[in-house]
Amino acid sequence: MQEGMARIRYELGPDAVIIDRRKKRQRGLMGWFLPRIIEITAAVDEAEKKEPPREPKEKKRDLHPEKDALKDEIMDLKRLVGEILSHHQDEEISQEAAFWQQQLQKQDVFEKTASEIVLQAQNKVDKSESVSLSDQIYQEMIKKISTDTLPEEAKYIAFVGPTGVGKTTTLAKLAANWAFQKKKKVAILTLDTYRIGAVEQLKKYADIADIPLKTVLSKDELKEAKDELEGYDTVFVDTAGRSPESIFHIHETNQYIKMLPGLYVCLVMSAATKSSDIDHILQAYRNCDYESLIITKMDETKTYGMLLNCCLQSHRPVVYVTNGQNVPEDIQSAEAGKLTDLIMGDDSDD
Ligand SMILES: Nc1nc2c(ncn2[C@@H]2O[C@H](COP(=O)(O)OP(=O)(O)OP(=O)(O)O)[C@@H](O)[C@H]2O)c(=O)[nH]1
Ligand SMILES: [Mg+2]
Repeated sequence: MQEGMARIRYELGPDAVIIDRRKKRQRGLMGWFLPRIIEITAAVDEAEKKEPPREPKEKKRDLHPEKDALKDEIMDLKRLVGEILSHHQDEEISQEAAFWQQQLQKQDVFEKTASEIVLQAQNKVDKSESVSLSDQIYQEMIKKISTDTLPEEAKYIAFVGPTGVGKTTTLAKLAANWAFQKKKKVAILTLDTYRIGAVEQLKKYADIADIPLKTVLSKDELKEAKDELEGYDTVFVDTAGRSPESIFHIHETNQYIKMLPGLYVCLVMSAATKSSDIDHILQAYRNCDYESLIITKMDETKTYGMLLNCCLQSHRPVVYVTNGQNVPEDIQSAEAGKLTDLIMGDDSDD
């Protein structure tokens, strides 16, 4: 960062303004193994570069008038450069902090969280000048984004969440991956007989992956299904999507899933969810005791602050993110570093 700033000053002069800065991987396959580079975009206002005409200096009358005039000139210049540099440094710190505050808010990070992160980072940078503000912001943010993995010992993994967020598609991706990659004995159980076509949709995925599918319509059927599914390592449970307004229906879903032993619940939310709606959704599903979050449709947005907002508001980790409709490939384990990069505006990897 320091090297970059020195080059900007050298090439554009002290009035250069930083417009953007981002961390990037170096190009090519080797880029994955090399340290990241910092790209800084700076500009200078041509109008400002034109200096005002100098006041003609009063000439001294002594033996070496030109020499003395030159000395005066040099002293003036030294003073001016000192003033510009100290002024510029102060301005740069606040300008950079303001840039990041704005950048995080553009990513839909809550204003309070964004200023907390930027201020904490700024304080640490002020104490130790060896670290750049952007690196420190990265460190502050990565601490706040919690990630985890799904517990392999969970017998039933249920997916709950608002309508159309991708519960069934995500479940199909995970069931196939657990069956083929983890070599688990996997089954699917669906409680979603509410939406027309829901069972057919799931049956198609289950047939392709050759995974047994069980549908239940009542609590009695659920009791029977539990006995039938005794011999499976993991049973992925699909539920009907419910609007956060439908508290009664969410409660009903909850009553069903709570009958399952060794239950682990994931709340599925779309990355396109407005940050202002997050709290409402988290509250509506609170009684389902979800232990982690799955964020879907990452490919449908360029604004990723909701990931951070969700982690902070729910106090739950993100376990997976999904980025497309293809089953089973469009899913990734959540990695705090990658998610932080996205929020900081570095999407050069993905
Ligand atoms: N672009 C994109 N589309 C997705 C993703 N995941 C799911 N979808 C699509 O979103 C739509 C809804 O997906 P479903 O899996 O049926 O969603 P759901 O939450 O089960 O829906 P309900 O059961 O009706 O609540 C489908 O067209 C999916 O293909 C994703 O990661 N990216
Ligand atoms: Mg569904």
